[in-house]
Amino acid sequence: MASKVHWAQVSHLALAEKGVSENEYDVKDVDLFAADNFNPEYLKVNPNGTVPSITSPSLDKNIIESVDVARWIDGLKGERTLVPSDAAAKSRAQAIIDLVHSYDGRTDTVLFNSRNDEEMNAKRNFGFKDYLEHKQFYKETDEALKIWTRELERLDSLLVLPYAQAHAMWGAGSDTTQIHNFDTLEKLIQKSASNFKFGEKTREWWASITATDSFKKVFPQLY
Ligand SMILES: N[C@@H](CCC(=O)N[C@@H](CS)C(=O)NCC(=O)O)C(=O)O
Repeated sequence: MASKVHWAQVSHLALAEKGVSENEYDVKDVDLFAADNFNPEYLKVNPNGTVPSITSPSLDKNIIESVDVARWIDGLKGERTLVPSDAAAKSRAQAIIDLVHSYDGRTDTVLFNSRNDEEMNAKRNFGFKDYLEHKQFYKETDEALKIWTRELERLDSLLVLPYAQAHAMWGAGSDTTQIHNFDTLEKLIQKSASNFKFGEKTREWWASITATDSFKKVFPQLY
């Protein structure tokens, strides 16, 4: 089960990387814009109310974390290729995965949080209205963005180019051209942390990963 949002797209990227064809699985969209992830039926599938999730007759338990989803897909066919086999690279990849899944490094900070009514209303008008009703994102946003810059700097220091040996993605929900040059996201963050700049390695990593066939297949709207 998936949805067209960043963590859910990890499943689609993994499927594309492994060459699993579209007739081998079903996709059920969980529309976060309509807060479908809080629907009791979906909460039975994934009590965290997050996407992605995988259900399969071959599973004793649903898989409800994107990293586990990607690893399960990795095991479906051929050699495992999504996790580096070299121990040092594997541990570095794990550090990146841990960072982007940590509370301080969470992408929700930029996607759903707001510093003020104006920003919140823009997000509501963008389509997140029903979803945002369920969340209390306001108060900590300014601080969360400052903390996020530290995590983004740490991310930059962890990246090993060209692909960082990880498969986690994030984006600003901005329009296609802006997402590739980082300016929108950088300006948004600078309202809380005026000196913040994206590191060179993060920019380079983004450029190389967005040039892959799998990325283009999963995110055709970015081109
Ligand atoms: N740790 C989870 C995070 C998933 C996650 O936060 N997904 C977002 C969409 S990109 C979500 O479902 N958010 C709904 C919510 O937190 O209410 C994973 O990696 O699967």
